[in-house]
Amino acid sequence: KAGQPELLLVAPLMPFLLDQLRQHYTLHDRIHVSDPAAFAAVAPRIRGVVANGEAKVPRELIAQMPALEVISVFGVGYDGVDVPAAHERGVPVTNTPAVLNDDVADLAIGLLIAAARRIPQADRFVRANEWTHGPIALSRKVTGGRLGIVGMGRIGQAIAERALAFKMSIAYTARSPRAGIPYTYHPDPVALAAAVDFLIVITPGGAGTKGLIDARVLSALGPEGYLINVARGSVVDQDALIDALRHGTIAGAGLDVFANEPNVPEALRALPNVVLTPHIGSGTRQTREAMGQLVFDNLHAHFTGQPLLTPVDA
Ligand code: 8YV
Repeated sequence: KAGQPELLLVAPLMPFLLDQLRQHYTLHDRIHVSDPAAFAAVAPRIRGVVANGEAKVPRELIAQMPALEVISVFGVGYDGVDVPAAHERGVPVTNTPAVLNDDVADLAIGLLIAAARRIPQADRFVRANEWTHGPIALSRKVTGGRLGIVGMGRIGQAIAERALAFKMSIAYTARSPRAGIPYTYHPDPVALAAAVDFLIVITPGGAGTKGLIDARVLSALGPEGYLINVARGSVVDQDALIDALRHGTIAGAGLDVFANEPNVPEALRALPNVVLTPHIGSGTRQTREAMGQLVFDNLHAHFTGQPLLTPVDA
């Protein structure tokens, strides 16, 4: 409608969020990709961008929108957005923290148990009627195990709370020890991996953590160790991981995120000792609705002159 602020959507959004946005804004859905000429025509009028955890909002795209006022990310991770470029222009970026902590922590524990107890493999075993030929191989005990968490933010802490109920010992690594966190701190992922049975990765993506979990970390985790990644595919050296899983350098892995989503290499899909999920960490109806509401509420706050609910720090 005339007079409504115009928004560029750089990611597919849920129908419920689209419906809500349409009542207040004029939407241009991924037109920068599908129709660059049409985008060039509307770019000077774009006042807001809606992205998600995976979408790219690079400096060049920001530069094409001189009237841009706000970028709202559907997701807690905003590694696809060039935040410094936005902030240089005085454009705030918002994300959706906190509302997805429980879901991502639940999935991390779920993948850990699934990988160690080989639940998907056991399911395939029963479906193939292999049980009639004899029992399945034994698996790895979870309760009482040693857990290492890479990243001790809000989700890392939610994972730790759950692990305590499994009587696990908890250690973590982060850029520095976190005040008020009672778990054992290790200064780097190699030292952490060497000290634990299960390593859960839940650190932000982006340049600062690219390839943090490399061949050295995997070899420190060792042949009885399991890697769980619910962060970003970029944090793990995926080729080194495939190698480690193939050669028994580690025992197994549970992965919700990958280097080049939605493409998962055949070499990884063919491995018997991995549990693979398609980036569903926050993917419950309840949480995705809460995330969508927060995206909407941040935009609404901005365009009605209220303080943003969840701006990303400079
Ligand atoms: C995605 C996520 O945003 O919150 C994040 O950082 O990775 C996810 O919740 C989700 O895939 C949206 O498409």
